[in-house]
Amino acid sequence: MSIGPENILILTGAGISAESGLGTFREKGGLWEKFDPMKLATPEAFADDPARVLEFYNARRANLADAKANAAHFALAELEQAWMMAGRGEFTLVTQNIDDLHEQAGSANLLHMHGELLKTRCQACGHLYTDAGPITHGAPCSACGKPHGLRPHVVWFGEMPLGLDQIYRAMDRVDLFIAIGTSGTVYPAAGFVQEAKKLGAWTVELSLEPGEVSEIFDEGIYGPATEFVPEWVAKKLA
Ligand code: BV8
Repeated sequence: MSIGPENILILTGAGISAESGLGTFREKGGLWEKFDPMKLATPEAFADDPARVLEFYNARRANLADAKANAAHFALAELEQAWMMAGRGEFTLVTQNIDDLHEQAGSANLLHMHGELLKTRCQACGHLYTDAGPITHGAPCSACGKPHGLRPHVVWFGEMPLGLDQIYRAMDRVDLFIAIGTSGTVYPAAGFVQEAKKLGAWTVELSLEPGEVSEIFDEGIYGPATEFVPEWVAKKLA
């Protein structure tokens, strides 16, 4: 008898981009020595010292310029392609990352729930545009001309994540939930596994080491994403 559809929902975090040279939030070294995201990635910090917050994001934009998608990103794009071609079920990729490495690898049905580093938003008129260059504090918006309104289109602590209704709709029908390269520290993303489990999905954590909600997962695969994600995808497609 043919197996029914299997709807997959994947959540990725900074760990999937670690081997592309983009630092994670927890490891010491690099950008995180100087900047504490918990203190800088907030609307209060931006209101209080916009130039310093923009320096933090401009540095990350520069960092992203020569980062390349790695084997784990490509494996997920391949899985999506194969799953859709074979009509095996729904495929939703939700990322907490604000980098563009999933796009570089060809992922299509992708949702940046914490925004995108390469997008700039005007707080005055809401104009959104892609801009790999630095955001100059006080620069006028190219749409409404107002100065001082430009910010990175990212979700700060205390701000509403993007696409939650779409995510929870996909979650309603999920059969397999896998979290890749995330420490499970930030909510509501860290609560997705609980949600998926409640809805009867099989849940897998794939990361370098167990995260903060690892005991909720049905299965744990621990090691570098560039090795274990392609391996997991190959098994899925076998
Ligand atoms: C919100 C964008 C209201 C900016 C980010 C309970 C319920 C709801 C909210 C809260 C709650 N408790 C607390 C809150 C508030 C807060 C929160 O969660 N605080 C934490 C500190 C406790 N949440 C919020 O404010 C969120 N908004 O709650 O609005 C609301 C509530 C409910 C419903 C609707 C609305 C908004 C949070 C978004 C903040 N913005 N990013 C920017 O990037 O600058 S968060 C940022 O940090 C990332 O996006 C990510 O989410 C998080 C870091 O997590 P990870 O991606 O997991 O990265 P990390 O470094 O931690 O871990 C890396 C992992 O990779 C590790 O496990 C490591 O082992 C692994 N790894 C390393 N190398 C490899 C690897 N794995 C594989 N291979 C490798 N080579």
